[in-house]
Amino acid sequence: MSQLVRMFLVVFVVAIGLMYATVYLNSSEGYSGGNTLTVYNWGDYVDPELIARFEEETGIKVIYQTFDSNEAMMTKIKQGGTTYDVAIPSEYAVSKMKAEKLLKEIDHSLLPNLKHIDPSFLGLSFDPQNTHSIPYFWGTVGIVFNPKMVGDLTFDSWDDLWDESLRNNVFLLDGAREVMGMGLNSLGYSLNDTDEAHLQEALAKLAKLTPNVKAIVGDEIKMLIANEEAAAGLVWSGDASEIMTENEELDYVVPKEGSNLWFDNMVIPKTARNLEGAHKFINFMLDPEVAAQNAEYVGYSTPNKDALAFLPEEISGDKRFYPDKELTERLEVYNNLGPRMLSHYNELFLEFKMHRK
Ligand code: N2P
Repeated sequence: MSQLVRMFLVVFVVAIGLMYATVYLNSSEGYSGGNTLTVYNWGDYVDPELIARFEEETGIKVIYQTFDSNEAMMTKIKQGGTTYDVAIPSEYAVSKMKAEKLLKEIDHSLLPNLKHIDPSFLGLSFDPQNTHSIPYFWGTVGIVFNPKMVGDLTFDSWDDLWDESLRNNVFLLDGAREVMGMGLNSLGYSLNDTDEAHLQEALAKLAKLTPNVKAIVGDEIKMLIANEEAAAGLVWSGDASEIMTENEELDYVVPKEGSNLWFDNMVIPKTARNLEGAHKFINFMLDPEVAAQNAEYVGYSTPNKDALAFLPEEISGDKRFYPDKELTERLEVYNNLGPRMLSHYNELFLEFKMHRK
C-alpha cells in the first residue's frame, strides 16, 4: 500500500470515529427517552428538594439544566441538540417559540391540578387558550436598595439610579429587555418601543448610568447585594424577596414611571421525547403544596391561588411581591417584537455593556 493510501485510511478511520463520538455525546447529553426527563429552567428557580420528591414519586430520573436568559434558552432549543422535555420561557418567548413552531401542544386532560391556577393568569394574550404554556411564576422588575447606604434616595423614580451619590454602587441584572426597558421607561417611553430614535435615546441615557454601574451580573446579584457589595440593584422581584430574607435592612420598589410585569411558563419544547413525563412534571408543579414550597424557596410569586393558603401571611400579603391592580396597571408586559427587533435590542444592550469596558 502506498504511503498516501495508508494516510488516507488513517484519516478516514479517525474521522468516522469522531463522527460516532459526536453522535454518542449529543444523544447522551440530555437524553430523555425511557424513564428520564430533561428539564431546562432558569438558574435558582426551583427547590431541588421538589425535584427529588418528583423522582421518588414517579420513578422518573430528572436531568436538570439551567439557562440565564430567554435568548440563550431559545437558541439552544432551536439548535435541537438536546432533547428538552420541559422548559420555562417568559411570555414574549412563549409567543416567539409558538410562532417558530418550537412548542408542542399541552394536553390539559393530563393536568388535573390546572384548576388551582388563578384564572387571571390564564388566557393571556401570548397564549390565549394556554394550548402551549402553563403559568409557573410571575413578577415585576424593580430596584432593591439598602436604605442605610443610599442617603435620601427612595427610588420612586428610575432617575434615582442615576444619582451621582451612587458612583460604582449599582448592580444590574444581565438581561437585554430589562436593561433596555429601564432606559426606555426612565424616559417615559414604552419598554416595547421600536422607534429607532427612542432606542438610541435610551442607549445614550444608559451610557450616562455607566459610572454608577459596578457590574452587570447573573444570579450572583442576590449574594452581592445581600452582602452589601453595592447600595442598589436592578432585579426581578423574586430575587429582591430572596435578598431581603438574607438581609432584612433592604427594600424593593417599582419606580413610578412604569416597569415590566412578567409571566414565566412551563412549556413542552418540540425536542421532547418523554411527553407523559413532561405532563406529570407540570401537573406535579401545579400541586398547591408543591407550588407553595417552591415559591417560598425561590422567593418568586406563585400564580397558584390554592398555594397561597400554604404560604405564611408575611409572604402572600406582601404588596411588593403580590402587587395589587393599582400597581400592575402601570406596568407593561413584554411583547414579542419579532426576531429582527429582538436582536436589535440585544445588540444595543451589548453596545451598552461594551461601553463599560
Ligand atoms: C430566576 C430568574 C427569574 C426569571 N433566577 C424572571 N423571568
